[in-house]
Amino acid sequence: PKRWTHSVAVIGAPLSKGQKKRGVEHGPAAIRNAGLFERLSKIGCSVYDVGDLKFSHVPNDALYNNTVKHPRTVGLACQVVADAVSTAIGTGHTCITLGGDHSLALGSISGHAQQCPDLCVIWVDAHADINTPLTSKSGSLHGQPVSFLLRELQDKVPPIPGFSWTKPCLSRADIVYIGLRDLDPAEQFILKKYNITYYSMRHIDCIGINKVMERTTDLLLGRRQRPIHLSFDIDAFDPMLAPATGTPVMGGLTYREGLYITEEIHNTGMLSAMDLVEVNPLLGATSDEVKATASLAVDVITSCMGRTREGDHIIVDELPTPC
Ligand code: HAR
Ligand code: MN
Ligand code: MN
Ligand code: MN
Repeated sequence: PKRWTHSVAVIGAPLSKGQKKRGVEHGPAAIRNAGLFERLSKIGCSVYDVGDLKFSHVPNDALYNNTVKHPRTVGLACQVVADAVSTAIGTGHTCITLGGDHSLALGSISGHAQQCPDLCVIWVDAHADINTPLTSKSGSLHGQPVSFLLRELQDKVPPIPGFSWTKPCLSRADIVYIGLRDLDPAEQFILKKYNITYYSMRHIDCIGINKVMERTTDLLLGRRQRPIHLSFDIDAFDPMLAPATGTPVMGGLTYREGLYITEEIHNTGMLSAMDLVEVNPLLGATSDEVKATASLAVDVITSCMGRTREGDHIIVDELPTPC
């Protein structure tokens, strides 16, 4: 007896201009090649493949303010992602967006919010990605998507070319961070000043991942049930587990902590869309490192969709009786 738990749409978003290293545009293919669809089918998901989105390169995409790189190209790509996610959610699917760099979350969360204005966000990452175009030192837009999404920050975010379509859809209490361990000074300031909830690696060491998840779901869903958007940056994991990524930071999540997060999110029954970003198959030292990183991404996604470490109790539902 098969149980069709979720109908999921998978969108490839091979976006790379939000950061500086080549290769992250091959993330969707790497995750597909690691067996994503087979593994999703095995746990009873019916999978609809949207395919990889096509992003056009915008010519003469000059720096904004001498720092922010490829604003028009990234802004337009995020708009394409937003449309695709909005359509998938509107059709009734749980939506999985495969990156690509993390700037795409501006698109996926905006598109999700078009259908579900009440959504909340769990952002699992070594980084907060909350620089504004004026505080970013790197100029990379993958370090900035959250600043465009938060209502409270809008008087600090300049109108940059390519982003005129965006409108903030989150308030400070609608997002919780997990896994942080590499924050810029301006990002620390923003998290404190706007009182944004985050559980850094230190918090996880201190209270354990079970308490972190209890508090996270309590804060976001305690008053009312509402759709969850999970934005999962693979660099939240320790670089030993996820080496093939652009900005690895020591001291990350263990495999067990990562899966506990995704199991708890599945168990809320409210996961509506997710991103899996920053897998860069050109950055592993060996092909084994690349495979391990892509396979970890598949484990994260299938866990979100209901795979349990105890097994699924679907295949065998009766023991053979000797006669
Ligand atoms: N905070 C830095 C910046 O803004 C680095 C952040 C980018 N790295 C990521 N994002 N992978 O999660 O440039
Ligand atoms: Mn990120
Ligand atoms: Mn990151
Ligand atoms: Mn389920």
